[in-house]
Amino acid sequence: MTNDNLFSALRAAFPADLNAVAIETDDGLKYSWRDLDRATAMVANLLHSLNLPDGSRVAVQVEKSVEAMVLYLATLRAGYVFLPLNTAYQSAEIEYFIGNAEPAVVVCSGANFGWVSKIAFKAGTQHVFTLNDDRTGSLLERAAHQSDQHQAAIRKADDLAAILYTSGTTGRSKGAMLTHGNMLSNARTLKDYWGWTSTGGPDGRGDVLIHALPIFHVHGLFVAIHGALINGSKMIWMAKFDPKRVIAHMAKATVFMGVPTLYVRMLSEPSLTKAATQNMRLFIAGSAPLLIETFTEWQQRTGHTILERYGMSETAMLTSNPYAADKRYANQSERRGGTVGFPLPDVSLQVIGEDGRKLPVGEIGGIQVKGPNVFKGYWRMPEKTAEEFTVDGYFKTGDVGKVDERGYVTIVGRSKDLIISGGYNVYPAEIEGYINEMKGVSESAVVGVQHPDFGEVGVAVVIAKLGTALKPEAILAELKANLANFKIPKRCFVVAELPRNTMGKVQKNLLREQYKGLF
Ligand code: MCA
Ligand code: AMP
Repeated sequence: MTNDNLFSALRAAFPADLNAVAIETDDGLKYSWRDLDRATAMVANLLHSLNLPDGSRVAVQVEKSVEAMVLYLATLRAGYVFLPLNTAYQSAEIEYFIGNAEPAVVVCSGANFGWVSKIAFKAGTQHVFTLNDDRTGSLLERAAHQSDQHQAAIRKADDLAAILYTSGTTGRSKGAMLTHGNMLSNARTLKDYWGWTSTGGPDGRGDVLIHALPIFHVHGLFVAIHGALINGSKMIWMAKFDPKRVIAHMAKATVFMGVPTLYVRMLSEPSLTKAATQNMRLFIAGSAPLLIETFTEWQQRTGHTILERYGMSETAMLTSNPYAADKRYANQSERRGGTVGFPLPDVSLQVIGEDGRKLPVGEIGGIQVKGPNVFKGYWRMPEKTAEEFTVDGYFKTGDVGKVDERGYVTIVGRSKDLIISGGYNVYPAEIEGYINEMKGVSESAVVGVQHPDFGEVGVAVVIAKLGTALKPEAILAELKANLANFKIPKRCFVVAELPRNTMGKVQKNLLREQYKGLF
């Protein structure tokens, strides 16, 4: 029987020499491919021993560690559905995700066990384990008693592998359901498109990836981890991004992936030179727009041209600038700054006007996509899913862009009200909802404003109820007590009125204009 389990495909790509180093951590630990195989088997066996129903969700909010990655791979191996959660989320946010996804298993850090387990048990979760970034916790203690042999669960390409929560234009977060097939097709496409080489490659030099991103979103969890594993490539593993240390690791690495903020921060380091980057083959950026200044400055300082690509939680990667001239893909030799490149070989992309018409080359409209990487729908939200797809099966990304005569895609904006700050998504509607509930607040608007480090950050503009005095610091402090830290607006202003159009709708474009020079 064929098995479309993503883990099986990743496992099949492990090098023949299982004693070779698969992961080297920033603090000097080494994990062999055999270690990864055994550890994922033990954790998968632990999950199996719980007799969970098929399709059970395993929700995980833990600090980044190799063991956290092992837990992800073990969840795939055992055939369950992985649900990663940003470590910055606080109790109200976690309560929503756990209540909505109803995971059978929750894994959290020991420090958060008290409040997380309370939320989980209330939601009907049967098993709560702990996993700390120093390799302690009940998950590994229990897994230590399990066999290190495990046959990957049989899964079809269409079976769920992960749920990633992402917010929409309105309402609460939606769980994007990604299948084994979605992720495997994307991983295979990118392996080819980005020219990954394994040690058996033409120059005998295998790729080594510097992994410095968090592992609770698509970029760090899927693009980076799958990219290295499906190629049997070693990873240099950093629990936290540190520009100096990333630059130091480049001498023994070949590939780096980051959100634009990481590139901006490395550019401030005098140690970033041509010599420091000479061993590197490829720098990839995505998750947020890469400013042309960053693209150009990187080229001047290092001699390398950053390859920008574009994706979403719902779709994984959609477009990419080319790695190299490849005769299979006509005209695709140049990485062009300010563009996100071409639709990936198996992705169909169209630009649609407000009247629903397919737009010709050069015209700006809504980007819609179709392909084997596009998700199955939103968890338990069939109506929302139906709304986001066209009758002929294209997914409406909410991004606005155009395609030029050579086929390069440029993202020019978003129809969804979203701020992307340092690669994390912040939904103004969510923040405004919290502010509007505060005592003395009449109304608020949160807008994204350009920021030199995070690319874009939120600014809150608030109107007080008649006869009430509001303090911006108090508003921000109250938000901070309830929401993930990256969502907190960097500034808050209490004003007498908000600009409105004739329909009475707040004109956020005018607010963005007014505050654009703030940082
Ligand atoms: C941290 N802070 C932020 C952000 N990160 N504020 C706004 N935006 C942020 N992204 C604030 C914290 O609230 C805190 O403020 C202060 O900065 C220090 O926090 P710390 O955690 O120490 O910050 P850091 O370690 O310097 O983190 C910055 C970072 C991180 C390394 C850029 O944000 C990061 O790893 N970003 C990558 C996100 C990512 O992987 N996105 C991929 C999504 P205070 O002290 O006031 O509390 S996947 C995706 O988008 C798709 C599919 C795709 O295409 O890839
Ligand atoms: P998320 O689904 O939370 O991971 O965020 C996906 C969104 O990030 C996309 O819909 C885009 O708006 C944005 N995005 C990702 N990559 C890029 C990029 N290279 N340039 C501009 N926006 C991007």
